[in-house]
Amino acid sequence: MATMPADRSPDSTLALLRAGYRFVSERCERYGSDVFQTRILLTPTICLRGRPAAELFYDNDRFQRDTAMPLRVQRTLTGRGGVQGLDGPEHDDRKAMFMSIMTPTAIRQLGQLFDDEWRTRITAWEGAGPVSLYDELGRLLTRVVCAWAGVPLPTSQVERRATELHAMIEAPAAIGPRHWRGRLARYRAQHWLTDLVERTRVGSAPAPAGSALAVIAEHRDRAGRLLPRRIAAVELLNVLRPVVAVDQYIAFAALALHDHPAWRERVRDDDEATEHFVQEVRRYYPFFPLAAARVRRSFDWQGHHFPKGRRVLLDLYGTNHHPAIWPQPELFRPERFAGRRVDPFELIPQGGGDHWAGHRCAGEWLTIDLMKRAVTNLTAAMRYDVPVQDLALDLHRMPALPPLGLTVTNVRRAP
Ligand code: HEM
Ligand code: MYR
Repeated sequence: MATMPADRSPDSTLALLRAGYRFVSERCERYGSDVFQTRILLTPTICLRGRPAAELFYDNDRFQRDTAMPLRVQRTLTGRGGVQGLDGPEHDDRKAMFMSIMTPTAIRQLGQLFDDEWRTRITAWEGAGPVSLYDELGRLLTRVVCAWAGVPLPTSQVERRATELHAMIEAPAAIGPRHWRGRLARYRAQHWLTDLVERTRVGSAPAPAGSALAVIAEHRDRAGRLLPRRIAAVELLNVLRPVVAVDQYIAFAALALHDHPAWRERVRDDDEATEHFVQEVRRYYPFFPLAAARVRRSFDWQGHHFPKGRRVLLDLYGTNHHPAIWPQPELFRPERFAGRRVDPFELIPQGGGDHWAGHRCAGEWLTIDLMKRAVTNLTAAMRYDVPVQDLALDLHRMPALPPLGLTVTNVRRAP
């Protein structure tokens, strides 16, 4: 059996939080191996990156999700008791509930609401001073996703709920106030939605047929039971929060348009070029760094032993930047997707493998659709200036955001 390269330090949790997106790749490069062992949260942890590793990681016979996600992530980003931590038939049933929401018609409806709202907001931005795309789109997406999901949201509450949803996304890898804001936000948002699910069930807050609220509030498991209302709230948040998180990808797309202005022309009226551009934004920019699982039963792989119960982290960012998959991975080149079949284990910003059978992101198509619409809105529906500001990405910060959330000025409607 080969010896797995191992970090020497007794614990690398702080090193991971400090190094951020490059933590796994830095060590893989140092050890000359895409597998190594370290200690995170005081327990032995195996880190992996690359295509063969992704294929291994998404093998349900070898890995489970139960108890895999660190508590600090569950208490902020994902919640407890939701689909992310389920395995086997229970996972498949819950995942089917999510996938039933993601029909082509529903994705188009969300997209149309998004475009309509964007066009309306241009008028407000025209008269305003500097506009932070991240903040503006956070509110815009909060309004749009609630309308789409059947969740009532008075205008007076938009700011508050957008702030809560952002706080949950910002918190999982933070220490101090940023983390605690996320925990408080989750507590409040779950309270709000637990109450709404209850009112939907008793008929005092009826949900439009087919909406995420209706599907989740009325979902019955294989034994015919409704979800406990707290779990239903966690799952409803698993729709609202990540749709709002798409604002970060949109800010990254705007950043890419700024850094590669030739693409502004290339994406205009060209659906294929827009698709390649969006795929490259998802590959290139850092967002969800790592996926976590536990070894279900001991096995050997590539000469290394994986003992039962060991926590394993798959480096999503590092796989999207792996030189064996992506020539010159540190260059932003949308044309790399021209004529390329997108492999389920190579481009994995939202997880790999199969959407139904595994834990791959339920909202991936919806994300791509919103990003394509955003690119079209940024290039064809409006004009704006990008004033001098610090646009450097900080790969040490998870999630990485352009400072100031990318500010634009002098917004005007396209002629
Ligand atoms: C799971 C990323 C948007 C719903 C995931 C996973 C990642 C991810 C990395 C976990 C994969 C794994 O555990 O193996 C992202 C990113 C997004 C995004 C970067 C961009 C903003 C969305 C959207 C929705 C969504 C828009 C729904 C409307 C989910 C759900 C899961 C999930 C329900 C759990 C799937 C499961 O455990 O089976 N996402 N996601 N995500 N995502 Fe997303
Ligand atoms: C979502 O809301 O589910 C989608 C996007 C969230 C990205 C958050 C990135 C946070 C980084 C820390 C996570 C550590 C996971 C082991």
